[in-house]
Amino acid sequence: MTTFLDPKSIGKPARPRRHVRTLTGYLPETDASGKEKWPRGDEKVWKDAMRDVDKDADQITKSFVNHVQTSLARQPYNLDNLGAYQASALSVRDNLLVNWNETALQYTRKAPKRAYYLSLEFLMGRTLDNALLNLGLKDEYAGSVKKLGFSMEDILEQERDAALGNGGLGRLAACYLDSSASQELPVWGYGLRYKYGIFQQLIDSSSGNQLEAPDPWLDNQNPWELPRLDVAYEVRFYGSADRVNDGTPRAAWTGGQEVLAIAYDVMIPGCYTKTTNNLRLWESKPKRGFDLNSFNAGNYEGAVESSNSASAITSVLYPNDHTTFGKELRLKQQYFWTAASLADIIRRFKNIGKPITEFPDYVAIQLNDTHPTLAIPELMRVLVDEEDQPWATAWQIVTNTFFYTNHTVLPEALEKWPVPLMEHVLPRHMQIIYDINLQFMQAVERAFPGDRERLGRMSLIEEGFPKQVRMAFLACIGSRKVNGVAELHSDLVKTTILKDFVEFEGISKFGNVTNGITPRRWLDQCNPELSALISRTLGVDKAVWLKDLHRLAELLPQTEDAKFRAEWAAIKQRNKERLAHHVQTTLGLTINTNAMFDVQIKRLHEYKRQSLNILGVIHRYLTLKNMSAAEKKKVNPKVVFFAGKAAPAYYIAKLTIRLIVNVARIINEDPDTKDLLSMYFLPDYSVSLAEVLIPASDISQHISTAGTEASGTSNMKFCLNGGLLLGTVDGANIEIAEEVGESNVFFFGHLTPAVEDLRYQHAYHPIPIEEKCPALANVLNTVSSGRFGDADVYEPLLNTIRQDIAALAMVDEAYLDRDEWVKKSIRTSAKMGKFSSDRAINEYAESYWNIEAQHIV
Ligand code: NBG
Repeated sequence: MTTFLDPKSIGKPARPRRHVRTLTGYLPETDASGKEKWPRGDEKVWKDAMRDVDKDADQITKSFVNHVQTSLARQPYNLDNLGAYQASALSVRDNLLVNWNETALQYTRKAPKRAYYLSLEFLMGRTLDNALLNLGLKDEYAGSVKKLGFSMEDILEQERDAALGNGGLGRLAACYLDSSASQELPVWGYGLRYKYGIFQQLIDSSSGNQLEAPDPWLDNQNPWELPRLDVAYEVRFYGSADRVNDGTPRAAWTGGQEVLAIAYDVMIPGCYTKTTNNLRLWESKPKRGFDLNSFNAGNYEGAVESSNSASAITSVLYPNDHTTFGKELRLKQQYFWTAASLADIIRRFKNIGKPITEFPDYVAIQLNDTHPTLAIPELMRVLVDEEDQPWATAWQIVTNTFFYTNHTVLPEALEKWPVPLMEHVLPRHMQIIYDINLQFMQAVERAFPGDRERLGRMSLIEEGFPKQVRMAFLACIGSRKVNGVAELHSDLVKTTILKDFVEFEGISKFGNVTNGITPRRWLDQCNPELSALISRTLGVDKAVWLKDLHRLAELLPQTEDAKFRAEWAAIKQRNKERLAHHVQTTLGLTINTNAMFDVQIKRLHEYKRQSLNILGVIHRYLTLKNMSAAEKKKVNPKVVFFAGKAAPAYYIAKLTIRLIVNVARIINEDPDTKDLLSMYFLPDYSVSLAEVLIPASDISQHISTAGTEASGTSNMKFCLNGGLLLGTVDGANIEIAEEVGESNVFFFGHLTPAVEDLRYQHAYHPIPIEEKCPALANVLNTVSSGRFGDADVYEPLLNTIRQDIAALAMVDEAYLDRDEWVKKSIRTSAKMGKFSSDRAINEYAESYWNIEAQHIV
């Protein structure tokens, strides 16, 4: 830090955004013949000393022990499981870094077109097991730590989830990174390094209410990230934007608050390939320790405060799923992240030495929902104000660079930012958005002369008090292509929220990429026994089918083989026991593993209708209560599992948790019924908990109101693991049923969507409960009567119940024929090839980004 400073410089940009140069991204020099020159020193000495990926047990053991002694400064005498985890992780990371460096060098050498996945959420879960699998070193490490007196299973259990996401959207981003690397595609992720990820959920033991505690996931040093303190960018907020008025569209944006974005790199290994991509997460820091504006005014305390405010930008993930709150800090997060990411992308592009107009030939940027939409006006700002590009050229570049994926049509989730807030925080971007809108409105007017209503509907600015910026519309017009995440959802995007835009821009801009999941984590890692059975049966190494999931279809003939069915069923049984063991050790509860396991795990949301499931359970309970002993003998025991978090301010969602917990209390203790029906709410749902729950499920519930769940991705995970699906005609359920055949799923609602009016067809048509199902009406009345306490509080929840429970009866009936059930289970799993995230990422790569696989040698 300098000691002398010119006060006039305070708050003025010294020069356009400056990147502190590092030695990354540099290429070897070549001699006259084009041969690469060794940069310095003796090439042989260097090369002899450089390491490769560890292959044999000896090297692995050495590296583990070396990290124990040096990185952890410990000894065999004081090494616990946590220490052993850390040493394993650091040793595995060394291997990842070798590949990661090699990948980066080759990308720089070849300068292929790259794609960047901008996501405000990456729900990564644990890393160690995945890294070992992808490196192909699972057995070697397990053997090595065993000789040192540890068990790999215990070591894996020590890792804390990286939970930088709310739910499906963030987990999808994580699956897509895994698939990009596995498919050897040059794709980087960009996100935020939140100090606190999604909150930890606790259940108040007296009321049953959800409580939230912070998630200090970084407390035990994170071995999976590489701090890049030298990769830093300045990001500005507030201040003023003054148009230059020299006949160009330029403006000068000065003053305000400047903060630093510091990079943390997370290695993303591909499965059985050297390709190891990068996820770059930004952390905010005050520039020069504290804010110079306050410093100048002699306000030291104010300066310290605003330096806190700089660090606050990346301190916490917003725990809202499908809602926007218009909070200033959230807007700052979005801009901070998009500005730093774009600056980094532009710098990398400039290293290639091509004119800026060729930017879209080298760069594709995927906007994961509207959260990164500010990247559109930000790229305009850089091109116009800093690169001196004419407006039309800049817009041409922008609209060839971005791609926008919509993840919901729920109105409360469509982002809008109040114009006064945007003007205050990002004055230059607000000008740019107005300028974009002006040109856009003129173009719409030319296409539909005199259609004033249409102009109002399509404007980027929604009239009202205050006016609001409609981010989905900005994302749409600023992108080359727009897609939804399942067929029905993509149709709904085209026919509802973006209908006017389809009419204006043409249908070819709008597409569908059905979501997918990575079979590495969601089969091989979470269900190793099933994975082994599949490899044995197909007669190939797992690497083959894990990267070509359609090969699972070869299991189909096995449905007729009784021995295979028995093995299949035995694995499901052991997975149920594994879950029971987990619940026993974590919660001290004993679970009946001879029961059917019925699972619903997802964010708590009215549209997902956990309330419907819970009322089904109460209905079952009341029915059992009225049964004779003889009747009860014919009933199949059932255990119902729930897990999921509610947004802290979402009243109805929290109330649903409370109801589940309190109903479970009564049911699980009732001697008349507890052997036949029990129910558990497992607190603090996470990726790791899902990995235990999913392989153990016989049936899982995906019962959103039709037209509301864009895709759903856990439905795919359950089915891949041979769990059957009970679902509504919604999202990816429809495509799953198409693949596995409707006779293998339990559907309710309309089966075949009529074409004329999708919205209407898929919307839910209430039928009076009393008429449709007197039993359910009885359930509702029982809750209302106060039998489970506090009848009044549950009243709003009961109002959201709209469907009948006949499908559950079908499930019961089907489960009685266990042989047929196992056949359905095998058929389901065998037909999940389509839902690999490898397929999805290749669709993006080919039809959207136009990038090619790079084989790293
Ligand atoms: C969610 C949808 C899910 C979908 C995931 C991933 C948001 C805004 N949307 O149905 O609700 O599976 O995105 O696409 O989180």
